[in-house]
Amino acid sequence: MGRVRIFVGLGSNLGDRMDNLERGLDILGGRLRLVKCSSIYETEPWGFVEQPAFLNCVVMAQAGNSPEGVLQILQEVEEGIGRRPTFEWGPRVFDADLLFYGSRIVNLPRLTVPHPRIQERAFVLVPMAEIAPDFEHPLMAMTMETMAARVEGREGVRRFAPPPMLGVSEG
Ligand code: A4P
Ligand code: MG
Repeated sequence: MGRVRIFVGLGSNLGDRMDNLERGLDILGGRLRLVKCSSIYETEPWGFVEQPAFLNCVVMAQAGNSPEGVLQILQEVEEGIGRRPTFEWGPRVFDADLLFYGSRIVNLPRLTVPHPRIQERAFVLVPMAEIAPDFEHPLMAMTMETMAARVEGREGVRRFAPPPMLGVSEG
């Protein structure tokens, strides 16, 4: 089956944030073929600002699944880590967003790809530019490097830890 290069954004700002990300990556690695992970960044909250700082990273993977299939996997991983629904843009134990599915454009009631707020989010663009500087946003026709250089709030995104080790993948 053809595999597509996808990018997933991970975030946590409650509990043991590093452990949440590492466990999330472990579970994800059992379902998708993980290729590369960015460094871990500590990031100022975006949107709803009265909440603890996040740890964020972006992971590149090869998926044989449909975009809906990937979303299903991400939601299962969120449940596995014990995400409790809070409110829009509010604090969360673990959050996984499908950022890109190759260059595909998807507009379904439950799934929008590319993720619609990438261009406003330094916490996505800085790690994206680290692992895929030449990848082009299919709608904006700009590379991650260019978009990261232009986004507001870059100073609120600080390298926190080196890229986590990726386990042997079964995906
Ligand atoms: N959904 C649609 N498209 C997608 C997609 N591409 N990937 C739907 C994932 N989900 C997608 O998700 C709500 C629904 O969006 C899902 O059920 C799925 O069907 P959610 O994560 O519960 O959404 P939300 O939190 O209410 O809103 P939003 O905008 O998705 O939140 P985000 O994007 O998850 O942002 N600040 C920093 N520094 N770092 C962060 O990680 N995260 C958030 C939450 C806010 N501020 C942050 C961070
Ligand atoms: Mg989300």
